[in-house]
Amino acid sequence: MDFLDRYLKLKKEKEKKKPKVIVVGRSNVGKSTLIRLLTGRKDVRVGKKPGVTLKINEYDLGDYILVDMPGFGYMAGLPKKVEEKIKDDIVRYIEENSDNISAGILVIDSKSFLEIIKRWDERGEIPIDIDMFNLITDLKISPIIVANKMDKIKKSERDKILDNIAKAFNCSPPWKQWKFIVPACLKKGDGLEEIKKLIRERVEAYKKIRG
Ligand SMILES: Nc1nc2c(ncn2[C@@H]2O[C@H](COP(=O)(O)OP(=O)(O)O)[C@@H](O)[C@H]2O)c(=O)[nH]1
Ligand SMILES: [Mg+2]
Repeated sequence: MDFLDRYLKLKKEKEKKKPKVIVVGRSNVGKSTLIRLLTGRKDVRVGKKPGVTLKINEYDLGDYILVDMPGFGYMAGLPKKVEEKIKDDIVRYIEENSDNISAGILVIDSKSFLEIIKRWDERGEIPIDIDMFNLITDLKISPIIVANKMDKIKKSERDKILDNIAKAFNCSPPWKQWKFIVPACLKKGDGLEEIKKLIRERVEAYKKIRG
């Protein structure tokens, strides 16, 4: 096999790659809980602090590959430098794989999200969640925002908070018009069916385009 043959073979293999669905978010928002529900794997650790090493886990779920990313942003006990490296690694992974990523799931803690956003805004900085969302959409990756931990929010405040969350992502209210915003309580499995439906739609759309 000469160089050109090898190149074409590799290229073909790359193009045939299964679509990836990535899960990103701060630590403790419920990413592992979601991964566990989607994979059915009990060995996905929930509620544990990850080690300082960046570990990206890929799970082959047949139709697509689910990618579990380490949490970004502040984490108690984690040096600032490591925090920054994790973010850089996540950004690089998304950029390098963008052609194969059919959906980007951003999980947020609906209860603390707006406070965190406010704090960052006051400092004149772009919150990492917003940064990640913009990166995902700039790369033409279809977003899914999982507004998790809705059990911590009063029923009477639900729509107001979801509208404000939508606004933070530059999506004008009412939040309901944005099909990719899914309120959830993953601890109880609420919202899972909607998330699965959105993933299915995006994986199918990807297959239609990429064959
Ligand atoms: N109240 C509440 N807690 C949740 C929910 N989903 C996950 N958790 C809890 O949040 C903590 C962090 O979850 P985990 O999945 O490990 O988050 P990760 O750090 O983003 O992977 C765990 O104690 C979970 O049980 C939810 O919908 N509501
Ligand atoms: Mg986790």
